[in-house]
Amino acid sequence: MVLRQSHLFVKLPGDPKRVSWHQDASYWPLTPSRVVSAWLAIDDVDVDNSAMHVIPRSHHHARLTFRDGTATENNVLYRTVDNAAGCGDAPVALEMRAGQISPHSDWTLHGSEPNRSNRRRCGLAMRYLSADVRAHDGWNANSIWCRGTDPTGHWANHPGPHGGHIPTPESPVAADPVREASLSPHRQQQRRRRGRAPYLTSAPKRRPRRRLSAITHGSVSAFDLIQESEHPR
Ligand code: NI
Repeated sequence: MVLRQSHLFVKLPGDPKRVSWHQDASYWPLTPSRVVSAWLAIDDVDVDNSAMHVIPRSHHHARLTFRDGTATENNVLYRTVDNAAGCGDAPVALEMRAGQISPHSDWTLHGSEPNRSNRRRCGLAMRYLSADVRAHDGWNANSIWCRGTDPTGHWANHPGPHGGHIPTPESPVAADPVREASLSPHRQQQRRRRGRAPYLTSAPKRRPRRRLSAITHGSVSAFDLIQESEHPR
């Protein structure tokens, strides 16, 4: 199983923009379409603060006809499926508490209305796919193998943070549990008594990051860590 990408979506209080009905698969150069998005609620999400809506069973249609969006739609995206209501059951709002996850297929019609509340709506969408999916336009270069391997070598596997510590600009080092465990019990105790932090490795060499921009299903904010070239607007 491959994690292709993840997107942090933020709709700030009062954000007037909506997201029209769309299928993620219609934007992504991946075939066959076997992406499941796990949408993790960072905030409590309900209808008032722009919960995502889905149309159950719409994924049975595979790709649906869409049109280019217009400026008057006040829409974050640029492709719209017009006849969404006829493509499945009645729309369902995915109301969730922070920490809950909702999965949806890349064929599932979904969208959201403006955030009419005074509360932020933030969610993290993680895009998982099976390793037999083929990517075009270099979309296989920034992935992570989450489970198992890719015997074909098609998908890149960028290792996760070492030791469970996620490097940040303020703390660009990772704890090294192997080195820590190699110490004698006496030495470990000595370090703990002195209040020393676990041994730290030097920061791994990282490739320069591509410019991050703020393209979301919602609005623009500092939390929108999205690679512009990789996600539908
Ligand atoms: Ni989407």
